[in-house]
Amino acid sequence: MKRKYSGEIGKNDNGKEVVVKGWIHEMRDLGGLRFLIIRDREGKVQVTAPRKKVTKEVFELIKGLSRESVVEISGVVKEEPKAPGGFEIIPDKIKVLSRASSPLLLEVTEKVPAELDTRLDSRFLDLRRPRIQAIFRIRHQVQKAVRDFLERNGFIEINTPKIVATATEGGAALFPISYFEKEAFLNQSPQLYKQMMMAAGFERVYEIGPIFRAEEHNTTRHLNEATSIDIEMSFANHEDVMKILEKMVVHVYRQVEQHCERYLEWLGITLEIPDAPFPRITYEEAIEIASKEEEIEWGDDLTTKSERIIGETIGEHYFIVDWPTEIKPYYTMPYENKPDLCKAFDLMHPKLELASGAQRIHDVQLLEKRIADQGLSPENFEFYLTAFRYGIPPHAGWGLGCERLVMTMLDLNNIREAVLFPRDRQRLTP
Ligand code: AMO
Repeated sequence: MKRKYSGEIGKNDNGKEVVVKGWIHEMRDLGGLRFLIIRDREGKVQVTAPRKKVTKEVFELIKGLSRESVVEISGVVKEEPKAPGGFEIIPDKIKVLSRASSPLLLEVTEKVPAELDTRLDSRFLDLRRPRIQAIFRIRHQVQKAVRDFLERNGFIEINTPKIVATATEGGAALFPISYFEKEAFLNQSPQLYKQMMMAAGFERVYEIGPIFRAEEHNTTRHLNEATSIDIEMSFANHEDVMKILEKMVVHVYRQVEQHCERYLEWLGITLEIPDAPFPRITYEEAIEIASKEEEIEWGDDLTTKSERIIGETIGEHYFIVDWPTEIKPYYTMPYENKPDLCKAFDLMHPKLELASGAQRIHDVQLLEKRIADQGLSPENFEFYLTAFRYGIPPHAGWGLGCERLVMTMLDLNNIREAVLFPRDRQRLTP
């Protein structure tokens, strides 16, 4: 007999024998009637054992079960309007596949709320909760939609090294590791490698992979290990890749709405699908808005507070463009006619930054100068600079934080909610 997921049991199964496998979510004993709620990854189903209708063996076995044990149950499906989903199973065989200890480290039912830290300590149990599982079923769909979209637009998926010799994003926030006799680091971004792939002639590449940032501060929007969705594209400028980005974000939202209806329901949310094109405001306009409520001037990076003020003013996804060259990374292309400004952009959700990107410098002399201007040593970048000396097309790209995309989409209040096993200043296990 084929195993059925609890969520799949319906009218066609009425009166038929099925097998379900899963965890004991709840148990109830009313004397002559014993109930189990079995939970599997697609939902829950009620198992009803009336003393008079099941064998003595089955009836007794139920009494000795513990919550969250893994069981395999076969029985006949019966329509029951009062049961969750409208059907119940009258068991004729129950096999205990794994017995769970009690008390549980964490309640899997939603009845007892727990602090995030407690939940993360017992994450495998926390992840059994349907609401939490829904987040990761949606995250899966997000990544799938990203891949579908980029593939359809001619992007080739690549994997670049995570053990590297240099910083990419300006030197700070690197994790050193020992690499035989040398010092090495965990990569902050695939930036240099995705650009080198433009020199390699791939024209359009993407990577979904880990980035490592030694952020010292514990915030609700930073992780020490995050997942970045990166693209790089040849014969393109910043505008070209902004268009790809906004279209992709809308596509991802649509795919989630279409394929994750039940998970959105488990979470109790309705998606608001953004409209593309997103508004573009210049850095100067952004500063002007922020300066109404805080002291900030041209040349400053945007603070969390200013992002909030601007986000409230705009009220939807938007781009900030035309940044001061001096506060963006060395690889960012300045405007030819006004080199103080550069072709960089940030994609913002009203609550926080989702992505940054730019057209890149492809002139090696200018690139060397910019590296030196930012106080870095061009010698450390020789492997990268070499790739610019033998023919490299003009190119542009961006990096989008996968967790931030999921977090803002599902209105989660802490980025850790969007990661299976988050890494932060305090947390290295589980
Ligand atoms: P940036 O450093 O802005 O740009 O990173 C791109 C995006 O990655 C996400 N992100 C993070 N998410 C969670 N925790 C962190 N500590 C963290 N750091 C970054 C954010 C951010 O917008 N090389 C460039 C991209 C490019 O130009 O192609 C870069 O890394 O969502």
